[in-house]
Amino acid sequence: KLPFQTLKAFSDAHPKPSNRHFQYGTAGFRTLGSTLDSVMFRVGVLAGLRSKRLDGKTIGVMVTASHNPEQDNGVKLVDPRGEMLEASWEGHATVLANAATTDEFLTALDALVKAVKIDVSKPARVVYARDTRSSGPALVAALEDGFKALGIEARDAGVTTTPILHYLVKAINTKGTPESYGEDSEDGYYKKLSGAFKKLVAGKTEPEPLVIDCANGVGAHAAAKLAEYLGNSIPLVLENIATSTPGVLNESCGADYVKTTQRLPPNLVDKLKPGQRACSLDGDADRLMYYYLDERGHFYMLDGDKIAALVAAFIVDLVRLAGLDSEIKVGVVQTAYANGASTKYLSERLPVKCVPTGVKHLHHAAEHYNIGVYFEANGHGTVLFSPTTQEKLAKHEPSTPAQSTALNHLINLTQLINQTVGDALSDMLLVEVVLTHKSYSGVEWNSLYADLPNRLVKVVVSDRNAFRTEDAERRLVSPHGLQTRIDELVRRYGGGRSFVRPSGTEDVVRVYAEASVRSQADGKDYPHVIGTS
Ligand code: NG1
Ligand code: ZN
Repeated sequence: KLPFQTLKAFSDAHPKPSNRHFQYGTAGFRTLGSTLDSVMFRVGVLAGLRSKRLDGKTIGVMVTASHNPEQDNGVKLVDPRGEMLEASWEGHATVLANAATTDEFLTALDALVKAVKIDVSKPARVVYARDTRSSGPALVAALEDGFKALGIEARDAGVTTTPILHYLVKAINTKGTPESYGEDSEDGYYKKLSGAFKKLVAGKTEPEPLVIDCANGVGAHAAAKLAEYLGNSIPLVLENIATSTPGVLNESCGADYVKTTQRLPPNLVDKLKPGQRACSLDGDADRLMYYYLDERGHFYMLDGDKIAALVAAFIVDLVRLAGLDSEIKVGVVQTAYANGASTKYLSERLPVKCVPTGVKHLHHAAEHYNIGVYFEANGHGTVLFSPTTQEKLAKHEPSTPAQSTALNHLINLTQLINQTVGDALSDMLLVEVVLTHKSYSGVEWNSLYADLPNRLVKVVVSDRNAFRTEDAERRLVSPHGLQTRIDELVRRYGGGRSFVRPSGTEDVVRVYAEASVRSQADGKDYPHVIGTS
């Protein structure tokens, strides 16, 4: 029933490189852009099958390698509600991508259709976008061949951010229904966010200008358009916007550079006034890092954990002020990489859950709360309002003007926040709302709690699959005996915590350590221990 002739002709034009193994991991397929032609074509076909399986609902396809080097690229699928691809299909994607020949690919497609009972006569719809990488256009052409081969109705969203693509998927699939997520266009997204932001800061003092490091990526386009819609409600100063200069994407700038080096992008040194708020986006604008310099030029970083603390406390207050604290419970989701001081701060105020690394784990755990706040330390995160909570907010009758104000703020937050996925621009406006309401500068925000000194290093090992974990990746079950040795080391340090886990996106294991004193967190013992076991 599949159009095998057409599929064969197209597939022959996109042969799989024989020496490569591809894996659909936590960030989809991601590797050197020049090796991804066959993967793109096959993902195009797979997106169509996913859509047919879901009765013609629109599936999203995003071509990006986020914060990774410019020569990398990648692709991931977005499910109809704007969420990450369902986990069981990650395996199907990997199987299709690794079929050695066209014949094997067609056999694998046939097997998939039968295994998951796809009615191939159903329509297939996708919406797709890419970031600013120069390998993007050719890879998108391969993807489009996949769409043509299966006769998919495909909508090109052009060059845009990952969170905007997620927004579009949800907006398209809810169009004309009572759950409509907004106009299904990029302008619809800017209108929705800026409209909610203006309502939330109405009557407050206009904030000082905010500097945005756009990582020389697609966030520069989106931030510029968003700035037009925001008008003078918040002055934005855009830096690192060279999206067509080769070699500068994520290079000594962007959210990942700031988080991993714990430094200011060097080219911003002369551009920040003491105390001025600034933030960095990553290459596809789904991660956000805030920071500022003090009078002496000392750098202070406000990462995903600090954002979670700021936002969660604010929402808890609003729920209480609206008189809804007995009905609406707020909770936080973190990973093992959350700074111990943030976990302590948050646990004293609301329920906190720790889950394995990867947005899908955080997102699903956050769905179990009435309002779930989740952020990775690296700046990826969002806030989810459950459907029943949104209904409750819409129907609740406040009994005082103060309750009414708090209720309206909560409703506007549901519009400001991109609930499909972490979104640097939406999160940035959220942070700005809280800072404005609390009259906080970076200094007050930073002093919510003091970060424990920490180190995160990568270690190359011969086989990272030998490292298996439990307890949300906080303890190793293998290699045998290694956890005991880590425990012994950690016991020597006050407030010490350390864990080792295999990366899901790179061929390394990551070693994290924190302690109450910098020199102790920096202890050189850990890589040595791994290297010798
Ligand atoms: P891995 O490589 O599995 O540690 C990294 C990040 C995750 C997440 C994914 C997907 C750290 C320590 N890990 O995962 O948080 O963002 O990439 O991009 O930051
Ligand atoms: Zn990203």
